Amino acid sequence: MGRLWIPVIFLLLSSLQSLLLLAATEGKFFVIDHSEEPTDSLLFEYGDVRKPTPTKGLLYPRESETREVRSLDGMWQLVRSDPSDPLQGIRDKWFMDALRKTGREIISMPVPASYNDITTDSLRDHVGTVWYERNFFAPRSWKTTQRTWLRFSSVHYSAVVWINGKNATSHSIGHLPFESEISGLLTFGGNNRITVMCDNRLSNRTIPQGSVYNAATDNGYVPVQSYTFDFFNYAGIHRSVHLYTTPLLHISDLEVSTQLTNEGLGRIDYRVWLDGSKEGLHIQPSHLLVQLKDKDGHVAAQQINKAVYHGTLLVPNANPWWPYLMHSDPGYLYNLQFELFVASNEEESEALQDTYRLPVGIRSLSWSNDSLLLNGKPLYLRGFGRHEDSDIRGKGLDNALLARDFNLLKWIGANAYRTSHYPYSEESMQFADQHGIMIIDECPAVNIDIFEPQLLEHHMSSLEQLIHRDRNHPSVIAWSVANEPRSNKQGALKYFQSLVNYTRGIAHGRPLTAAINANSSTCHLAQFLDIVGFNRYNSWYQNAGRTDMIINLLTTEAQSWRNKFGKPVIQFEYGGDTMEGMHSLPAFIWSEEYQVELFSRHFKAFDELRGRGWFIGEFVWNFADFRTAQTITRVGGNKKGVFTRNRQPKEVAYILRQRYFALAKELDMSELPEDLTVYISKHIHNEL
Ligand code: GCB
Repeated sequence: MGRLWIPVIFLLLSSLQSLLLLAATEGKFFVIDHSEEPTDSLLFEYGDVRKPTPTKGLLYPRESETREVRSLDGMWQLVRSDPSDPLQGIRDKWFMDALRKTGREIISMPVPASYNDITTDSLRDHVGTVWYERNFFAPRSWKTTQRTWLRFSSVHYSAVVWINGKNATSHSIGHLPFESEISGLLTFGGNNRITVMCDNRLSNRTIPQGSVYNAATDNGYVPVQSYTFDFFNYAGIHRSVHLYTTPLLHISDLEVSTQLTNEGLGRIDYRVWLDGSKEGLHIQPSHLLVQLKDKDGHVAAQQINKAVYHGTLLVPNANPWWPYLMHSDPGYLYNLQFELFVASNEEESEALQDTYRLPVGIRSLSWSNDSLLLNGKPLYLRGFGRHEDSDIRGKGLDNALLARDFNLLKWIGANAYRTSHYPYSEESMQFADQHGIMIIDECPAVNIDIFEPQLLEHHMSSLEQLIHRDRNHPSVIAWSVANEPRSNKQGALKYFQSLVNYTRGIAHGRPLTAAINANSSTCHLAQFLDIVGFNRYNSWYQNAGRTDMIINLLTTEAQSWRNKFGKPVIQFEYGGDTMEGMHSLPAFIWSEEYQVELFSRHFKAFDELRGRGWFIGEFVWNFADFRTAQTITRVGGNKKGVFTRNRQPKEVAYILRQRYFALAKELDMSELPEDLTVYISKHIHNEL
């Protein structure tokens, strides 16, 4: 009888978790709600769904003469909760004292990094909560004249944060930043403790979805996380943690949008938000000095703006932002400097209160039923679906990897990628701006399946946070609202109608797209989009081994999307798993030769489609091999990379490079690199 009762008791306990969490905490914690929601068979009235409140604190922390930024990256300490009792630490108030006092094993844990691949034990597959902690010093000088903010660039999936035992903030949905003012919680001129509880559990209501079930093991029942998406559910403090200071009244948010006329006149429209502490609210803003500085620091346009909250700058002979290989100086960025002045008592002068500098690229983006245009020029996107993924670090931000990836993107001649299947780091977005790589910016809604109002609320919130975070990046050319949702299901129609309606209202001058794997005849989502993107694995998941079955199927499918929706069409995923070093002549699936053959047949189909006037891009799946959950279809992970997981080229990389540069030459008159082909003989000429 004992065995039978275990799962029942477990279920009862887990349904009590939310209540316990509330009961165990005084104050204003959020409830991590993991209760399973039934069925998608009901059609909900989506009008009742609450729209997300616009988020705050999404400006990247930057130093200036009025602000300090301190990194809290480095070695933290971690303890894990018992997977069958993830909220014990809340009940027992682990946040009130040093984690070592819990008596649990202390693990040294680097931040940023996923915690999964650091240790040698079961932490890799841990389900539930882990607790992070570190100490830091807050200088005395910050106490009175500054406000101090704590900012996390990403914790996956949800987090609750305490400073010196007091609740500071909480957040859910991974891959997105959040922050809170902690001035009132700090000991200035002394030591402070920060504690973070991180929960990796996914449910029917999280973005993305997953479910936790209890599996009978040799050691009794244990919770197991399951999910349908094809990448490892890495968790932890994935990106940097910053402390930063602002003046009592400061610039808290900025929004810019740019236009470029044919005559080379640039136009920058901006909006400014100010935030004041209690003391700061008495300070009267007098004006903004806005200066646009070029790369050499020369002022290209400026304005004294008494309206403070919004304005327009005109930039004669603007240097436009162009994508890589579309111009000899791609990724041109200006520095847009905002200086807030306030009335000062001293001789009625005005004093500088706050300075924030934002990199800005001046460009126009527009689209029609046939094309997507940048600075009036139709784009043909040649790129990748990618992942933030690497050995040991998992999804942890790693600047060396980031720099290597951008070198490879440029080496191979790509001009775009999709942030499949979640928002990528802010540092990578800045890199993309600087290098002229165009981004299809995707929210974390991968494989969503069970459509219900709470999911929609979280989905809208993920888009609000993503767009809010990334709207000022010139590299962002479209928002992707989902990857492979089950968009043929009945519930998808109203769900996506509501989602897209909402997103359109905040899209900030970008078209909406999605990566769809339903068919054009059954998909309920595509009709709402500006660009129809589809994922299809011809010669892999269907007709494996038959590279002679690509061109007809692919061109017919692309045409069917076009016929039905009359919008520009793009292929967001194609490819096949390839074991590096595995060779077979003639080609056989999983060999390097097969990947080459499969790609080459796709190229032919793409060229045919390009001629039809509405096919606007080809994206390989995937840039590099990456880690997945353990399944019998994956050998050490997904091997569809053009590069290996440690970023070395497979044979296909050289072929893809020739294609991407050939397209750049044909479409954008770009130069070919000298090492694109190797010398063979004087009778065999480089035809590119
Ligand atoms: C897809 C998914 C992607 C997978 C890929 C594959 O359609 O969008 O996440 O990794 O297929 O390799 O199966």
